[in-house]
Amino acid sequence: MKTTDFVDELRWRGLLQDIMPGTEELLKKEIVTGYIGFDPTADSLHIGHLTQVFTLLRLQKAGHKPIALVGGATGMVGDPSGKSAERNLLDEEALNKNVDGIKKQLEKFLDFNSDKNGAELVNNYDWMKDYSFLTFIRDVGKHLTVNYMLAKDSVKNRLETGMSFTEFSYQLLQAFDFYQLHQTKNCKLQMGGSDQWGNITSGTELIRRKCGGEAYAVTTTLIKKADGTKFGKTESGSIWLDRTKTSPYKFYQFWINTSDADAKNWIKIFTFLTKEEIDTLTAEHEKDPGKRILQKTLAKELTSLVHSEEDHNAAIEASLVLFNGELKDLSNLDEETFLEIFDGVPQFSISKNELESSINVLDFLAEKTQVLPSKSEARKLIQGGGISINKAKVETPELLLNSSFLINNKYILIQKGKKNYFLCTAN
Ligand code: 545
Repeated sequence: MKTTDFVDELRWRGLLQDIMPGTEELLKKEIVTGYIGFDPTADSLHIGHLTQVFTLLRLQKAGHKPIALVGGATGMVGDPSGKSAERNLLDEEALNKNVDGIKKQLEKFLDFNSDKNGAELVNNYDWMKDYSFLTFIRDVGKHLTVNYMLAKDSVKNRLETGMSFTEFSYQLLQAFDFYQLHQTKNCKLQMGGSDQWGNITSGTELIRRKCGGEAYAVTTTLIKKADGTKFGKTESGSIWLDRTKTSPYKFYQFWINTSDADAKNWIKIFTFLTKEEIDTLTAEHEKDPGKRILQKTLAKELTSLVHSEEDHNAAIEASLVLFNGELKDLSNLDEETFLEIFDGVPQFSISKNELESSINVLDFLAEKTQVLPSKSEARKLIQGGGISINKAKVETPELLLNSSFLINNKYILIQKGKKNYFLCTAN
């Protein structure tokens, strides 16, 4: 049943950050139960969290048993790891909504049905809700010293700016979760992003001190972009897995627009393709980078997995419209996709009234909109065949535009040369 070696796999994919001595040996010896926690800080995961969801899947594919933990309790407190300032507490209503959202997404990815190593989903609120403060500080707090807790980066980095006792105690809660899963489910491994190393090792320490048990840790690298900018963010914010926050089209576009340098790394991180498959694709990509084979593969694998194959196909079609589509393709799109395609394209508006009486194309290009700086420039371009309106080449500078030119009764699409689009909205 064991198909790959989990740690080796993380290694060749460039994902291995830190690993506790003995972890590899344990994973070679037995079927190991390992977990990763997700706090309900938002109602959806974004692509940054996908690495960890995939880590659970990779663990499972390697024959081990994954547990995804939703932090109904820890989410009430707030992890200071990687944060430079104290955070506001979330209210109960927001927390419940977030727990539901994240649970649903995790359920979608994990395979719960294998008899030997089916995944599990747990919520730490279940064992924390009735745990009294007194019992907790006697049974848990007594095993880790304040000195030990202060030495963690998450605390050290905040000694100057300050941190509440609430956030300071976070590592004890996460440590106790590991202990709890160790006792009840024989869970011996906790994984997470590199920011989680401190909290995870508080857990292995608690397990060792409280019951002398063995427990191990693996963290994965933070995903970086080759140009040094932040991964997973665009001008319009994070790339969410929830389709109402980031549409499948936008999601697809994010991967399609990956740089060559990033695509070479991310194909290893964000897909389950084998090393051989990836080597072949990379070699092919290198022969003709213009074909964007790696980007297309990333977009296909991820859009199909996170959304669906139909969503992937629809995204391809919508993207083609810009390059070789016809007017009828544009009129067929729903308004949301239509606007998404032209997201980032310079936009102008014009009043519908003005279009009732017709407008000469030169006035339209140089005065009603600022597609071109002057009418003479507009004339020159039109005569050189360089202007299209609604996908049709403008043949004469005498052309008159009126409301019959509106796509979906609202838009006029202007194209300068091959690639420069402008959108004019009539209000
Ligand atoms: C709670 C209780 C545990 C074990 C872990 C936790 C959560 C952990 C934490 N993790 C991060 C997180 O982000 C919000 C996700 C949902 C919107 O804060 N203390 O919950 C991230 N994690 C995935 C990776 C991470 C980490 O979910 O580990 O490194 C990001 O890549 O920041 O018993």
